[in-house]
Amino acid sequence: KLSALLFDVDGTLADTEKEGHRVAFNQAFSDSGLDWSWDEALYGKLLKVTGGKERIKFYLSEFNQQFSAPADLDNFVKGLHLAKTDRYMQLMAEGKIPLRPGVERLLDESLTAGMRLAIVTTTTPENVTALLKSTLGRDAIKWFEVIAAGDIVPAKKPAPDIYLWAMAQMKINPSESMAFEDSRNGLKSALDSRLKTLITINDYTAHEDFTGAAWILDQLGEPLKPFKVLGGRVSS
Ligand code: XBP
Ligand code: MG
Repeated sequence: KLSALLFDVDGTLADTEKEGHRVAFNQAFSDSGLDWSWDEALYGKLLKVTGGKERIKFYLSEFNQQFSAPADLDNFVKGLHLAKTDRYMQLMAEGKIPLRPGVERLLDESLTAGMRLAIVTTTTPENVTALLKSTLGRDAIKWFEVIAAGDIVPAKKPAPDIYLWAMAQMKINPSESMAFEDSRNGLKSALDSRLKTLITINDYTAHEDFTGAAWILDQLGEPLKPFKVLGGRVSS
């Protein structure tokens, strides 16, 4: 019996990447006197790697080899990423990013139905708090029994570790749970944890391979027309 819903954040609860994370990265670069600028197309390529610090390193190794990085690369990236988190939280506090359609209602009705909820994300924990607070109010963080986020496990998505960690905390099995994701990396992480997974696509992930997903939808809301089921297996 289904008793727990595990939610990815970025791209799933809200479209945070294009106007949130990407903008915050660029602001942090400029704050730090760097002339790097990640446009939407480049950012789409950088999303291949999850985790902000990991993404900056990926950028340097694949797209900016000319940059002469300081000897202590880890520390340099850490500092840059702290500045990015500050900027991101500021953007959230300004209420720049809404939840995706249907998300608030799904959370509300799930809680009313007695479901246990968790957040399972690669992003920094403070970012999750900032998004939930700005969209659902200060207490919304308490709706979630577990916040599995950031560096809590060393191997980020697509590794299954973060889902396995969250389920261990909740003492639940994959058979009683399901995951909500928006990307191939997230789907792989959930599937390798043996979770049934629902995908809602977005601009950055619509072209990805979602083999193995139980459902692939364009969104969770209620448009004038019924849901567009884009593929996958719809179970009864
Ligand atoms: C989210 C991410 C994160 C954010 C940045 O992936 O890839 O890296 O873009 O977050 P998912 P931080 O939705 O699969 O969890 O900069 O805080 O790491
Ligand atoms: Mg995501």
